[in-house]
Amino acid sequence: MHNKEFRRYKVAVAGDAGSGKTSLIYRLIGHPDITLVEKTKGVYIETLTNKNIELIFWDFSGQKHFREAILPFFRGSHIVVLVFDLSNPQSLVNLVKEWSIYVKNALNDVPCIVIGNKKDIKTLPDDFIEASLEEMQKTINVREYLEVSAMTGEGLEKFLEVLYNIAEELRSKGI
Ligand SMILES: Nc1nc2c(ncn2[C@@H]2O[C@H](COP(=O)(O)OP(=O)(O)OP(=O)(O)O)[C@@H](O)[C@H]2O)c(=O)[nH]1
Ligand SMILES: [Mg+2]
Repeated sequence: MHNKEFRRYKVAVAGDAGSGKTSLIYRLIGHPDITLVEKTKGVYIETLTNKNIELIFWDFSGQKHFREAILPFFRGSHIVVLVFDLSNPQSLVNLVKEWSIYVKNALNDVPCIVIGNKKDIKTLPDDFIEASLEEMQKTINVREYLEVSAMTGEGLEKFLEVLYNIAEELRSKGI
């Protein structure tokens, strides 16, 4: 039995194929080897529990092929994580032009964390990233922007901290 304080939150993880969404989840749950990750077919669900909060990650495929199939499953998410690849400008353009619109259409003012992944091979200039974040902020509630690497593990502790802080905030609002 869980005590009455126990909370479960649905965390949607979205963004272009190949940006590293599943690799990030693998690292968060302590999986040692991200080279084992395969392209996600539809959705991959994983949970992470810390004390009395359980995060249920819905890690969606970024492939166009699955787009229509996955979008209805955004519904009910408490937190959204949008991931792009810091070495791939198109992946950030698509967060602005596609993924943020899907989030806006499916969810009402949900807190979003934007993750620039693959910091180990970052090539995108900071001014391009800043302008894109500003543009996204017009559509969705970007709470935090973090640069991380699922390869080296850089930034992942901070990422977890931000996830649990937002979860605690939701709890304090009675959600
Ligand atoms: N250099 C580098 N490569 C990474 C990093 N994270 C993931 N990758 C690689 O990027 C590729 C795609 O990773 P996935 O985790 O499958 O990407 P995804 O976003 O889940 O892709 P879909 O499931 O198809 O939407 C894999 O070859 C990973 O090894 C990173 O931080 N740095
Ligand atoms: Mg995946």
